[in-house]
Amino acid sequence: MSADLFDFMEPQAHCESMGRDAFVLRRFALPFEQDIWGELQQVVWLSPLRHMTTPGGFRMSVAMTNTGRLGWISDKTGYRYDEIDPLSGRPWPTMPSAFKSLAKSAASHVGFEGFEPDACLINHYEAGARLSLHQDKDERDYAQPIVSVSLGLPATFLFGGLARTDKTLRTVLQHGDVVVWGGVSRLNYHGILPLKPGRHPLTGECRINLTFRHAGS
Ligand code: MD6
Ligand code: FE
Repeated sequence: MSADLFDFMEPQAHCESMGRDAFVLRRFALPFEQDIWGELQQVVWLSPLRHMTTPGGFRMSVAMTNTGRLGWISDKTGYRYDEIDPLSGRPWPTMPSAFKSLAKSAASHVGFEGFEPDACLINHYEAGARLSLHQDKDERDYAQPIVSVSLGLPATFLFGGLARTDKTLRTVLQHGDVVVWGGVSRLNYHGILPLKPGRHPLTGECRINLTFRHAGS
């Protein structure tokens, strides 16, 4: 193999650890941004972003929708995955192949081979929107990792341990950053601090996060 070809194949993203089985791939999604952005417009046209209600009756500050066989929903009765979008009354839009291949490639980049996402939750943050500390535990099994793609405005991500009160690490997720975690970290608490106002050339005045999981059986 020539030196040139080898250089071309070197991963461009650089990988940081956030503890065991948790990684940030800086800028990993940049080469896919145009494809992802185009597909995203199709998805939100079919299943629009909406502010869901928490089981406690509060309106979430983050607007959400889904793509894939299963979609995550919250309402007064609780959190769950469903095949039907309650807003459109139809199945969630099919997961675009560009989404799936980005998620699978990020997972295998850090050693999680065979990731098969069947759910992609799309989070839309405007200035002030936040996601309080939570665990992702509505999936059927925890054997597969979670892959989370950040687009647009930067946000401060908190990453803690298995107890809500554990000390949290914080890192700023920038446009194109991809977080992958699984294994012993799969149920760690995490959250997003209130988004600061700003403008990004691709997304405008918002941050978009795509979170891929294997939710079903
Ligand atoms: C967000 N992310 O970045 C919210 N969950 O907007 C999450 O809640 C999340 O980034 C599980 C794994 C990775 C994540
Ligand atoms: Fe989460």
